[in-house]
Amino acid sequence: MFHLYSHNDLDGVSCGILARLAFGSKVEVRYHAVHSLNAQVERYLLQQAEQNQPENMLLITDLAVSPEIEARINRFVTSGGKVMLLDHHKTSLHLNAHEWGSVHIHHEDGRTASATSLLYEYMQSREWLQPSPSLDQFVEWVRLYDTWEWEKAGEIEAKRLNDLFYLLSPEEFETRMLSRLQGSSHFAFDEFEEKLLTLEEDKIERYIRRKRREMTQTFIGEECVGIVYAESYHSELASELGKGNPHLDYIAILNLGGRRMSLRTIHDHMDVADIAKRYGGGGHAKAAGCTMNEEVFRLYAAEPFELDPLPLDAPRNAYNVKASEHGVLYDTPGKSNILLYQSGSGNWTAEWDKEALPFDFPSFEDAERHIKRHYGAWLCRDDRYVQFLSEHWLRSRRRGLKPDLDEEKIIDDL
Ligand SMILES: [Mn+2]
Repeated sequence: MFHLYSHNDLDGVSCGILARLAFGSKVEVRYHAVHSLNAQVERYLLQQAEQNQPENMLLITDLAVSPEIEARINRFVTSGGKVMLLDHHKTSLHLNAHEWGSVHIHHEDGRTASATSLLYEYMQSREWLQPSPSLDQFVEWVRLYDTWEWEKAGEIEAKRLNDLFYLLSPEEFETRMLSRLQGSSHFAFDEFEEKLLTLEEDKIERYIRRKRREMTQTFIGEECVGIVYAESYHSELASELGKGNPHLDYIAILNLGGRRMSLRTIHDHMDVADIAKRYGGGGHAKAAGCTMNEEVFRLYAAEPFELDPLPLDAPRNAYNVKASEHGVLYDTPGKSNILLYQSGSGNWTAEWDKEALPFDFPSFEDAERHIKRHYGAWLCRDDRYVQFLSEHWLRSRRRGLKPDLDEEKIIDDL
């Protein structure tokens, strides 16, 4: 009998699916959150000590064990027990010191590893499982999603596989994937799943559209931050808000119910893990998080609470468009206008209510970034732009042109 204990996310559950394909009814699979694995392994080791069935094998995937359980597994293996732990997390690398530990961040061919792709390779090497085109595809989507490579690889189906995983219960996901992976020669979603995913995508789009209108902007320390309250779809939301507002250094998503703050950035010059660490959290350069302690609550929730949300750039302009050579007009919270235009030198300069501001920038993007960060500006609609230009034009006519009386006389003379 095989026993597989695995993580309860897509990568972990996909290990369970591979195990069921390989071992059929000869495997017992359990899924765990990071913190509940140790107790489960402890129970297993106690049971084995009582039952004495040396042919049993324990597989642990996508998770690591505590030092205490590590020592117990060592004793168990020394006395003839069978254990194999496969993982791809940096924090598990020390387990490679044991013959039962196999932790790899990369495959031998250089691809970044996931637990599922490592297990797939391992099962083939033991001849427990034959590769197939549908399995290759499924395992690759899981790997791309789990390693965050799907976006760079442009493989949206990998993300949709993860969406489907969270739309179904783990049992239903397992059942659906198992029948597909045993059968068809290539892996694809069926009609029901496509429908489900489309409904979900529509829902996410509406949610993000609403949240975009709720975001506020402020400086915290040196960084210009977009702040939004949200409980779901953090990745999708942060990616949309980040791309739509490249002038923001990062996006902070507050979940007051869960007392958590997620930090995301699209910029290479930013490391949000550093920011999360200031408040006792951690994570990766592009995605990190921390618990909402008193300081976080004060800086990110209480102090910016009175701020108005950031209005969106007018989306459907024909005339007032970014980088236009005729000048680009912005509104600001104080109802003043900022006009960006290219001066004779080719640099972009700004006028604040018809007064020149004391800076210029080599590119439109730099100029816009500055006025969005420091003036909270947004692109105004065409009708305001036309009104602004016509007032300007009239004023300059009234100031600048004198009637040519000589010319008038000539016409009278005719
Ligand atoms: Mn994983």
